[in-house]
Amino acid sequence: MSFLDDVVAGLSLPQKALPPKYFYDAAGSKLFERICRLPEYYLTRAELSLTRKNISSIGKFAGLGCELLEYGSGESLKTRLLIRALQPKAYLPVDISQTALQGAARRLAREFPWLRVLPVVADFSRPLELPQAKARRVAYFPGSTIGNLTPEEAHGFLARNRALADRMLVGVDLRKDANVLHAAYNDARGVTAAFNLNLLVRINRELGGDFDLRSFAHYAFYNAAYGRIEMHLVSSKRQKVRIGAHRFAFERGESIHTENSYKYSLEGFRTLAAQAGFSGSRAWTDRAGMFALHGLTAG
Ligand code: AVJ
Repeated sequence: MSFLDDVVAGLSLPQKALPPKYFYDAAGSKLFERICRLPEYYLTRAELSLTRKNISSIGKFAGLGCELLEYGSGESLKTRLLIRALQPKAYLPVDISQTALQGAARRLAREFPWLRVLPVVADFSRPLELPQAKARRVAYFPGSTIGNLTPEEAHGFLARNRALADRMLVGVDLRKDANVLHAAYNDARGVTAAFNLNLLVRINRELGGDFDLRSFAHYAFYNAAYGRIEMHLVSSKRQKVRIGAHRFAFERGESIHTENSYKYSLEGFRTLAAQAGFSGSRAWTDRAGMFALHGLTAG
């Protein structure tokens, strides 16, 4: 599926929707980095602080000299903490962006000259082809990116990983007060709004779209029944949008659903992991209890 195929399919649904993986072009990645530094967006800081605080027990759980598989390009500080603590035999970052992987791999090679970096260009929502494992494999999925998947998709992702890795480390945002969640996705500076709207900018530029950016607004709310933040782009008027040869009609107030960000209680995620075949699970949290890193064992 190309970007165009995904956009046409998504905008043809009764509830229009776009896959969140397309947020991350160069401009979107910059905006996401800004989100991570916002005072309201606690996730990145909470995960970094719990990783720092618990690095020795996380390291013991994962074991020295494993092969570390990471879903993500390997750009983050947490990755560096983990590499330093685990001294992995090989590091395999998995990302859809070849450019992001190359840049991150170059920086890591400079920082850790002893490290074997084997970048894998792939979409983690589908089965992966990996080089033969030469040591115990640990899969690291930080950042609560698993929250972008529905619980059914997350189950499938975890179950597929049982065949790839003996252990997993999964960063998961915890359920909490809806006001705290709301603020994190509706920041005062409007960076999250710009991040959401950038998807339309990207469609205009890459697919020849004519979205009028002034007539779509960022909308994010906590859907308590589903335990997820939903992000939408809401049309402020009745209008038609053209994308190449395709046309899409919007009613006033109609939205494009652009992202789900599921939140799990410790118990809720443990149950999901157990259903996917992981046992003996443990978890580390930050002092404020905002975020969890789950250690899962296949078996
Ligand atoms: C990168 C998917 C974890 O869901 O919090 C941040 C993306 N969206 N602000 C999240 C995001 C809006 C983020 N993840």
